[in-house]
Amino acid sequence: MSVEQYIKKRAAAVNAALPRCIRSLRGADPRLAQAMVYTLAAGGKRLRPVLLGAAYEVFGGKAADVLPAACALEMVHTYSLVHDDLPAMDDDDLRRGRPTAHKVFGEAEAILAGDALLTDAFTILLSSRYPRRVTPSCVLAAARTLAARAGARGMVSGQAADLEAEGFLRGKINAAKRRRGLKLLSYIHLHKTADLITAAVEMGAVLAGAPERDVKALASFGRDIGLCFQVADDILDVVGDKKKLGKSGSDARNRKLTYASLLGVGEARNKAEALMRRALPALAGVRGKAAPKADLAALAEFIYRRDN
Ligand code: GRG
Repeated sequence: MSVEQYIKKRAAAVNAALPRCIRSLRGADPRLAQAMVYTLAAGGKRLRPVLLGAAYEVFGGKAADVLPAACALEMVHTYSLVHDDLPAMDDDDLRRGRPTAHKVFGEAEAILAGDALLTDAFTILLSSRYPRRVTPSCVLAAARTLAARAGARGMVSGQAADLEAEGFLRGKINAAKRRRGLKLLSYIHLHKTADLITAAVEMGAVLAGAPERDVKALASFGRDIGLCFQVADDILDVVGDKKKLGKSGSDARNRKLTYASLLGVGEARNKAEALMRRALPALAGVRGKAAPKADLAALAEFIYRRDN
């Protein structure tokens, strides 16, 4: 099976479960629930839940055991996209090949849909049923990981730094400014993007009750593929096929600080490849099943060479 087929198969289980998660939130305002389902609807690659399931399987279980946790992670990711697309942030009209949530439901409702996706991700994660091998303390550890990686010490600070970096590219770029830009960028990428991808593999590991040493090794792998993911994303924003991407590509319009804008597309490609390669030794050192480890390595390679 190719990695594309693997992702498609694993994503199908997540696609089927996500609307059920929202329906389980009985008593939710119907229009709000509709906005939540709209934003979650198929079109996303579901890479984070797929990574979570593969990391869990390294320690012996089946990805289906932790499907609610995988859905919770996708809900947090989707909230971040909804808010990122808002006029106050990146101001994008297109996401996952469809008009963005604020274009369809209005700005206030889109903000609320994002708020509810974030909050109820924890409802789904903490209140779902798991097989006995996934103990309550493992679920609690996964919730702690998700909160830490998504919150003020993680993704939200990455987004804040990204917004604060607006205007950095104004004026002449000399060597010193380029160096400062690269330092700033690595902070932004680490938190804005890599933290949630790190959360995916860390959550898989802690849900399986993996030893600390292996959780750390997977977190290191997750960080590097997360960094690679964002460099690839910045390149695609410049040279990618907008139809395949399902989004309009706003970095140039917003004069965003990216590896592509700072180093050019060729150097950015080298950077992405180096990050992908740097990720692999940590994965190789994890003591677990070989087949899911090979799946994770294939997912790393996919992240580097993806076209959407
Ligand atoms: C708290 C108001 C408020 C906003 C927070 C945290 C945040 C907004 C935004 C996160 C930043 C963000 C969107 C980072 C980009 C990460 C990225 C490249 C996302 C695209 O991920 P894909 O390609 O998307 O996996 P699909 O659609 O396939 O799921």
